[in-house]
Amino acid sequence: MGRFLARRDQPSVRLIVHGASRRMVARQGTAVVFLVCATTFALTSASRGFSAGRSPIGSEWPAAIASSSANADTDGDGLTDRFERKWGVTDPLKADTNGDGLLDGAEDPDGDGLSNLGEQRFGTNPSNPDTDRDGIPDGRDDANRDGVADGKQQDDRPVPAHLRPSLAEASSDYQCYVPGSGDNGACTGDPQSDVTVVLYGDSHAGQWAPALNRASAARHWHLFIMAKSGCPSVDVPRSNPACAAWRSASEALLAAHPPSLVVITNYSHYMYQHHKYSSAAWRNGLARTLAAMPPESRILVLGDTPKFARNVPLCLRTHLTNIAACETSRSDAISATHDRVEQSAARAAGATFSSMNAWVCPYDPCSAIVGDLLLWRDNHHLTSTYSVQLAPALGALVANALAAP
Ligand SMILES: [Ca+2]
Ligand SMILES: [Ca+2]
Ligand SMILES: [Ca+2]
Ligand SMILES: [Ca+2]
Repeated sequence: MGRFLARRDQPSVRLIVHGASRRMVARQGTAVVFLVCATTFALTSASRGFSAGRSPIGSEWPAAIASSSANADTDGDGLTDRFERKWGVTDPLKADTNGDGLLDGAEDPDGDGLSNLGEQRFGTNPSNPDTDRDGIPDGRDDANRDGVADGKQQDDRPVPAHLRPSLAEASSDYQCYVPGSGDNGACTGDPQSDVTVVLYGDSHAGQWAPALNRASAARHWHLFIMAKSGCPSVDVPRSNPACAAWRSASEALLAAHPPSLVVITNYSHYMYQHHKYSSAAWRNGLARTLAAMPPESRILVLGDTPKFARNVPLCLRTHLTNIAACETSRSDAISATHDRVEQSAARAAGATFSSMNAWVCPYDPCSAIVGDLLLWRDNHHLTSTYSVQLAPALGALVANALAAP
């Protein structure tokens, strides 16, 4: 907060990208909103930088790859050199071929519900959604005929030996934002930049601070973290009076020093007086928060991330041979209704709505571990390790929102 105030004498903090106001976006924004939604939600191969059914990868392999042993995995993405060579969808020398942060093993370029790792395991074609042509997508086939679809068993594998962070370290794997304490002042992106990005919300905003800090440093944005555990930036009643005071102070600061972009994101499962907020209450609260934002600033509303049935690292300690035992189905972990509510409020206010769930929950059930990376430090907060990993994807969403007309 102090660092934000320090910009009081710097008029450049009012930088308005392309000179357009958010109200102009509201008038012109329908096509923009649809465009952003398409790029965010369509999990097609094209939108993820893959080309299903056609090899984007060269056929001239370096000698080491061409002759590597059957189970060698040179780039460490979980896919053998042989599998990557055979199908040509991913590069055996790159763990993240399309550079979005999601490792090749967890990508699902043909959209059949089976990750590349699952395709490798079940011997199916990663660029053909129905390899055996029986009219059933590969993810819903049941290769071992045990009554459970292959997609639900793709993470039936042991916890990797070199898991990062380790299960013991998971609960303290955070950076930039310290749970319960807030911004620790360590993450400012590029503090020399006049393009200012504010991350505004509760601990679910805080969990993105490591990714946004990495993206901000790379793309030259000055990052400010305005986050408080247990306090949504959405204007809904909370029993903790400190929340309303924090929100008022935050919004006064934003009004005095309008940033280029405000990223609003929050936990979606708050209870108030023993009940979850109704859709109408959340929509109206978000609308009030959006109305309180500076008209000069672009706004990105980022949908909430999954909530698991159990504390993921604690569960994995007792299920070391089967990651899937600690996963939660996508429909239970993510509320499509909540996303629609936030999208509708954002659209009405001329703000952008996006979601990172294609990278956080790349297939169903939602992942606990991708490659050697542990995603969760409890049952609904990302590890800092995985947050940083997704800097390319989050950076692209934020850049889109900054470039909105
Ligand atoms: Ca590999
Ligand atoms: Ca990727
Ligand atoms: Ca697939
Ligand atoms: Ca099939």
